[in-house]
Amino acid sequence: MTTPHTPRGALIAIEGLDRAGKSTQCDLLLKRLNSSGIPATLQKFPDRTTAIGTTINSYLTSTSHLDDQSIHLLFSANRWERRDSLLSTLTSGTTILLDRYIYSGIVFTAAKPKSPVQPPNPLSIQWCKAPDIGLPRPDIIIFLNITQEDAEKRAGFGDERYEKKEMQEKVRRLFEELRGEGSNDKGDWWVIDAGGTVEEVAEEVWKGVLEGLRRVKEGNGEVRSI
Ligand code: 2DT
Ligand code: MG
Repeated sequence: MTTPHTPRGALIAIEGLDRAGKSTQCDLLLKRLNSSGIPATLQKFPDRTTAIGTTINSYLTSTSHLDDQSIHLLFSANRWERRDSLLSTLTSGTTILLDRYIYSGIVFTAAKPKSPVQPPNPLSIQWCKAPDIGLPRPDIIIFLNITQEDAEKRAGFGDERYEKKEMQEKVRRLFEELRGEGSNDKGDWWVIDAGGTVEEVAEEVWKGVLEGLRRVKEGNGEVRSI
């Protein structure tokens, strides 16, 4: 008799610019997965519910100030403090949806104006990625791509620190760079046009999820690392 084993869950990151519809799509997706008999849970980053998350929240709402490097490391620490729970959830067979992950972490910091210093630049993509090395790597990164034009048609920004047009434009370019040629995780990205209706986008997101699940099924059961 063979020992029954639970196949691991998939780690699915949802990324995109502000107003691309990430949170709406994550909620729909969670319902669809669960009603399809696929156990799934949602983990949002930053996770503002932890002690580190509280510090991040006061930074984002401009209640406190921190230098660019410190806040960057706190965003990363906020993922590390969830690492064990992410891994045990996956091992128990539950799929995890990540509403933002290390990719937002990299581009939002790298988009900040840099002080003129000698290389290595402390806000380069390479520097920004370093503290996340070793975290669980998503099986697929679903990127909700929205044009500047479509984003502008949607409800306006809130008043958090990064919700400004110039910042968003830099973030857009850096996401492109991250997804592009030369990126060693190029194959992990699943880019969809998020300019359509909620239902249209949800269908495309679902295709990405099925691809993520397929990759897990064909893999060796191990969770890869960043
Ligand atoms: P939400 O609006 O989704 O709560 O994000 N951010 C996010 C970073 O600068 N670094 C990170 O590591 C993460 C996960 C993106 C709040 C803002 O925080 C930014 C927008
Ligand atoms: Mg926001």
